Amino acid sequence: MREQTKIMGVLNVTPDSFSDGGRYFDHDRAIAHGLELIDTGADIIDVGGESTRPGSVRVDEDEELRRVVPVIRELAAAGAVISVDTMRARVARESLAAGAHIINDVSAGQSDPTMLDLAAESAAPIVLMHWRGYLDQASATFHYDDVVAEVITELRTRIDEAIAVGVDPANIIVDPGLGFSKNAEHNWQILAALDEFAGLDHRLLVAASRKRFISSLISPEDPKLAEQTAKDQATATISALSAQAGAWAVRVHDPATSAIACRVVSAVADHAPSPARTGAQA
Ligand code: PMM
Repeated sequence: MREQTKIMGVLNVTPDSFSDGGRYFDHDRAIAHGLELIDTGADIIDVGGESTRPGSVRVDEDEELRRVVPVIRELAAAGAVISVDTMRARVARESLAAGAHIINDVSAGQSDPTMLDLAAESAAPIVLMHWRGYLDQASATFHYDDVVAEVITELRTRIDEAIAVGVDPANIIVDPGLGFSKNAEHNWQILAALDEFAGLDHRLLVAASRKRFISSLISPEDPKLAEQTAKDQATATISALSAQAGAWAVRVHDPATSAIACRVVSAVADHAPSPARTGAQA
């Protein structure tokens, strides 16, 4: 029986992630939302204190620590499996000490040169995402001749570097980085080639949830008008495709819709015809 694709619920402890514009964002609300993510189907909570969306400005390291560590401590104490979404080794280190299990570094060790060493010495699983630079920089390059081939080659370089500093290959999780220095066309091409990413010999994480290319599909004239429910339905469909390709996990804002999508794929996989039967039919 194939292991079911896990649901990683997004918990952004950032001012812009709260409907009041963030002026009153606080730890209690973040913890309550984390528990709600678990209740609605998340297996892992991805806690982040710094937005990496296009146009976002970097937050101060101490502020990032203040945002994430107390939330991680409380959720881990409640039994949650936590990943910490950070590009800083110090934040990752203190998060692991507070009970986090997984490091999720969207820069794959390129932002903080000590991140991969921390992954090696802590033996924590680490997500290595495909990344070509901060999204507030004009230098973040978007040109690809063959996006699938180039993203795979660049991910392989990051994997090799991680292994070279002592990261156990079994602890490496790869992520194509949808939306990071990639336009909608690039993202769809990557999704059409998920099998190739799943074939990299590492666990695969796919993070499409509510990203702009989904909004553009739903509401091409004005992506900002795309309804949240439609975005979550589209995300769940991508979760099903990811599960079908053998992804280890999908990172989503609405666990319920993606969890049922992954369960359906798993149920179908569990009922695949036996080789004897398909052979008999041939
Ligand atoms: N995307 C965002 C944040 N963290 N982590 C991984 N591994 N992969 C991603 O694609 C990714 C990430 C930005 O999305 P958000 O603002 O919805 O959290």
